[in-house]
Amino acid sequence: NAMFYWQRTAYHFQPQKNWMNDPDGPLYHKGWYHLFYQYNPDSAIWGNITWGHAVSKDLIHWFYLPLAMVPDQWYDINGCWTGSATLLPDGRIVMLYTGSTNESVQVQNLAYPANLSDPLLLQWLKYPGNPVVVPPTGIEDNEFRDPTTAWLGPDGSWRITVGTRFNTTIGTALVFQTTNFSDYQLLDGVLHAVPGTGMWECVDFYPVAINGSVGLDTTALGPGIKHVLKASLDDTKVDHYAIGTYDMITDKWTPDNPEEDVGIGLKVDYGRYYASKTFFDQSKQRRILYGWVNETDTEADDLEKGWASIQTIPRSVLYDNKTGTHLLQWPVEEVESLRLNATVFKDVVVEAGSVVPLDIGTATQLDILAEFEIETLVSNSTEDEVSDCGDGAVVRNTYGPFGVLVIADDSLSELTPIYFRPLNISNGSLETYFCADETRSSKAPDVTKRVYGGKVPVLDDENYNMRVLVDHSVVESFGEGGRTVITSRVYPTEAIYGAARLFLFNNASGVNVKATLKIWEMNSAFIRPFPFEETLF
Ligand code: DQQ
Repeated sequence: NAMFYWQRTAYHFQPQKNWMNDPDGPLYHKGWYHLFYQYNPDSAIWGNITWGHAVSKDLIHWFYLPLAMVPDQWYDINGCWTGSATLLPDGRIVMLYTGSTNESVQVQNLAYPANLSDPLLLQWLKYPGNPVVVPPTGIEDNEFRDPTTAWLGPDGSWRITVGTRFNTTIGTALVFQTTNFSDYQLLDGVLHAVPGTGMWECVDFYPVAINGSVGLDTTALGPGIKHVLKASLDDTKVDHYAIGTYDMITDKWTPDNPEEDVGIGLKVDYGRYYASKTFFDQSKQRRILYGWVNETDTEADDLEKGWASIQTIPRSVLYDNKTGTHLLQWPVEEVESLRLNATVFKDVVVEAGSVVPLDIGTATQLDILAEFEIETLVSNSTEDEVSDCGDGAVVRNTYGPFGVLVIADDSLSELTPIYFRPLNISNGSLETYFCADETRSSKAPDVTKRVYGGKVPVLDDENYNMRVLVDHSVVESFGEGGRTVITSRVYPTEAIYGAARLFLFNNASGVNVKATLKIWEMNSAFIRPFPFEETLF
């Protein structure tokens, strides 16, 4: 449908048609990054869930491959749901995934590649003894899903965790132990549980290096390491994480700060984002994060356009040793290969209450790096009554909001502000929020438009900085080096193709800001069927 054509992205992964949701089993094998994903081969809405499969040499250009797994056994006939890959030291690959059985019971199944020497891992075999794990006593049949990548314990046996809930409200992660991936034992106690957080989907559990230098294999243990626990909260559809310590003897994880526990504290992404999953890229010693970005238009629109959902640009994840409280997410360096001509703006003064156009030509595919300094105009300010992102960029306070307007048209009839809002919380001490305001992003009817955002630490020696990736209908924004990240889905009707513009804005009442930016136009990335007829290796 031509009417919707511009909503397709140019360098984000999305299937050619139909519905996609969670990323599954990401891994690197023989020179190829593999991405599997929840996929409905028949329709642009959720259902008939299979595993779609794509490969890439650089995490940006992708080839679609045939479906990796389809629901064809009693133990997954209602869907091959989310799962994770584990690379064993002997080179084997283990895939664990949730099957929804003929009776809609959620069970964990084992699959493996038919031929490890095939770099494309085209054929997947399901273990004849499936399912390998069934819901334990006391766990609801339909609240037990999404096994993680396994890690090796000091006792030489592997562990996985699976999300569930107790008593309908206590979100939790169960731990199972195995030596052969076909027989599992539920361990006493749980990895962790948080009252009030509900069902935990797509749990992710991984180590991070405290010195913040490299990504770690899922099995890494020992000093200098903390562990991240992430849960996707079914009740709110938000991905939350917390940083803490894993005790490898008791198999329990404890958050560094109980007030910022999983599900009640930090979000992986404050925008339209869910069911994220990391994997360790052994070729570049980094941990890479994928996340699913759903549409915010209606199912009727999705059916009409014939597709729904994208994946974020893969992000590298590191521990932020400057704050000690946050992860740092950053688009993988490979995305920089799409950068075309750059435009630099230095020390552009944006006065309080003004908008400044940035003359870069068309602005539908961009990589923006922006840094802001504030020059205070007032000698003292009162404490702000505005809280967090302040119901959008039109709400003014002394020190903010200021930032960029992306996917805007010349007349500013459509625009998406990405901004900082520093708030005077007491006696001039500032607490900063990083926000995205979708409320004026589209004139299209029936689109969910929200103001998203979260607190971002800005340290004394730091300026306000952001990186923003713009790609037609998606905006990925990284505040302060990736401490706070927001993905926005926007559907402009005017600000499309050559009509899309970029502006600076400052809607503070008491500060001028000085902005320095480097902006690249971004090339499109090919994402297409694998050319089996050509010889690629
Ligand atoms: N999506 C899968 C489930 C998972 C949910 C089903 C999260 O395995 O819990 O498509 O989006």
